[in-house]
Amino acid sequence: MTRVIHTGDTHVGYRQYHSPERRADFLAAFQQVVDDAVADDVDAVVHAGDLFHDRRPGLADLQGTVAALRRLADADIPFLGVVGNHEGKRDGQWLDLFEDLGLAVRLGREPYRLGDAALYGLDYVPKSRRAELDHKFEPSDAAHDLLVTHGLFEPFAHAEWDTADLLDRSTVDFDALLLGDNHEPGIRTVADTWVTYPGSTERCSATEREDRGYNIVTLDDDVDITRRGLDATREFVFVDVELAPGEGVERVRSRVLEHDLTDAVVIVSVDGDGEPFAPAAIEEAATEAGALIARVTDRRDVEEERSVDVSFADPDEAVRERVRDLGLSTAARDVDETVRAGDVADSNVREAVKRRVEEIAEDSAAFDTAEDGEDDETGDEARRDDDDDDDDEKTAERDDDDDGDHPAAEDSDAPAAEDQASMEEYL
Ligand SMILES: [Mn+2]
Repeated sequence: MTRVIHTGDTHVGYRQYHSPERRADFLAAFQQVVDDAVADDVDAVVHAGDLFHDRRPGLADLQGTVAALRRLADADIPFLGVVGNHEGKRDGQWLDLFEDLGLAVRLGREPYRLGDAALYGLDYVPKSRRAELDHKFEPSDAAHDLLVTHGLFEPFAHAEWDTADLLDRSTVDFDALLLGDNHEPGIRTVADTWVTYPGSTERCSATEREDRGYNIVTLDDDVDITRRGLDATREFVFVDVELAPGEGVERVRSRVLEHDLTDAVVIVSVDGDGEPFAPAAIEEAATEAGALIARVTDRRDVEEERSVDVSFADPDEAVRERVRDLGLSTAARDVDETVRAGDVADSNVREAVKRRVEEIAEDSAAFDTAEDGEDDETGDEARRDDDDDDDDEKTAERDDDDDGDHPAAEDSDAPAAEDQASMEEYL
């Protein structure tokens, strides 16, 4: 019998809400997984990518990670990983450095033999490179073959990979896909193959409401996958308030203060009717009551903006039409769309454009002048490619220096229904 911990999306180094405490939380959650692995004496820790939040983790995060990996190595528990979209570097990977130090194995096309199992790895593949993806894996004589990879796979939310197609093309008949990228945990099957996400180990966005955890994968006659919770992650308190007419800040305040807010991240969402109020009043009340961080989203503002959009004769469409008439290249239109797209938060525009430009720079055809009638859905493309993020040297700064102070402008606060794009950025 072989038993491994399957984790991923640890995002070590993420200074969420600009908070040093939150930054420490992400490392602590990874250390917790390692503690459990050692206490439980599992046969390996499998990490499905996004070990780091960006490609330039700070020294403290690297030291903490190396210390954790060393504890695994001292306990003879191999750490087996692939590279996710957040941490991928151009020249070499952090995982290679850890492998050089004898602290990790970077999984690939050749089987890594672990008891009854063979493990394979496929790093995150940007969308632009999937068409040419090679599906060759070297066969093993193990009882179970497992593929560890990073991406948004069917049948889970936000999927952009055809899982059945990947399984069908692959030269090895995998028993399970151990995945990272989607921060929401899930276990399903596709064509008799287990497909599972352990979820992130700390909440990378306020949309990640479920308890955090990881998978235990047991390989015997069968493959058995169970989920285990992490009990020492940062407390998040979610308060959803529906205001009735005449209600206002006092109602929100009393609802928030019903909870124990000590050291918690407090996420308040206000909807319904009632009077307008300044979110800062609630955020101050929460931090005075002991909260580490408090963020208020007033969904009524969003509704208001929307109703303005539809009651107008759609000036946005007029602008789009004029831009089409200019006969710009798809590259130029992509960038224009990214800047104007309503669902890229203002604080994300600079980053989104930079990434988009880097991506299209690899595709010289994108600079050809657009033909009439060419599809005009480049805005969607730009948004979907947001998380491809494969060549961005500046990701390190993304969450640190370019946000406004107001929480509504902070991408990590994006509520699920409003802004899927910024949510997916954190996957
Ligand atoms: Mn991730």
